[in-house]
Amino acid sequence: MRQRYSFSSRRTGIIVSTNKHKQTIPHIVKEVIRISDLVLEILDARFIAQTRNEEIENLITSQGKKLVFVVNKIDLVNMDDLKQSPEFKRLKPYILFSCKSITGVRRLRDKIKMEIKRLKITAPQAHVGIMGYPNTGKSSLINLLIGKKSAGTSPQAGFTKGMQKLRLTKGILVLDTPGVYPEYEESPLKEETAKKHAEIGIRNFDKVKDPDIIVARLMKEYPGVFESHYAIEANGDSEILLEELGKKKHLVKKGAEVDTDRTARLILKDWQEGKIKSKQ
Ligand SMILES: Nc1nc2c(ncn2[C@@H]2O[C@H](COP(=O)(O)OP(=O)(O)OP(=O)(O)O)[C@@H](O)[C@H]2O)c(=O)[nH]1
Ligand SMILES: [Mg+2]
Repeated sequence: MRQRYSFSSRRTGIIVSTNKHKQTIPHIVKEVIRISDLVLEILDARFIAQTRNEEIENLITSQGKKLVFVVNKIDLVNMDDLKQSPEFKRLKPYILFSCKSITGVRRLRDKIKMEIKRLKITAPQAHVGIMGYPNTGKSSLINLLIGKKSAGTSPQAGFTKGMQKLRLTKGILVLDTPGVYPEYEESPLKEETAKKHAEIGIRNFDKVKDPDIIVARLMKEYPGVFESHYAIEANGDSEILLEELGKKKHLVKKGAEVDTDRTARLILKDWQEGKIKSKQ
């Protein structure tokens, strides 16, 4: 399927269409792929399939560029479950990483150096492109790699705007890029897309439309997980969970009615901050 792409902007909440000239992939992404000798695709360990971007992967490999998967945020998953999942088994080669528990930094640095050496680049500088969906931790990972806070990071998806070149070693430059996702995911009006973006943290809990519907969808997808996190017996019924949790947290409107919107956003906040584990 042909895909077009757009950047999301966490700062402004505006979606900037980069599709003015019927480009299928934004210029900046193509440019980074063109410049790069090696590309790292940063995936969220909780959502490997959802954060892979096939068209970009194809563009990378069709240009003969080496692609390495980096499975970030492994602090948020159970390692045994991760290693057994079919979507994980498909990744080759991969590096496990966590910016939070600082895991995989040396391994990734060594991998980059090894691949660059193997490519026998004659130019004075080798380039490593960092790509991935918004909010997967690209900028955080770069800061760890280069050992200083040079790339701006934020819990809000769409933070990085342009390309940023940072030095890893004397001969290796790392290129940070804005998070990118296929344009068919652009419309937040589609319930499926809205759910996916709330689930993987591209759309922040405070910006999500109909948070109660999203919570209901997530409860269906992850049976028992939310009830067990909040210790509330709801039988898979999101209305019961919202009602009981709202009372517990005193999230009420005038007249003591539970504020389901705020309660649902609280659940999405906990989810997006990784407090609710998809496997308890
Ligand atoms: N738990 C956990 N959180 C992480 C990890 N890596 C990054 N984060 C968090 O994820 C959020 C996004 O991190 P960024 O580094 O800004 O992500 P990005 O991919 O550069 O995002 P964009 O520039 O918006 O595309 C921040 O709140 C980080 O603290 C990780 O390994 N574990
Ligand atoms: Mg960034």
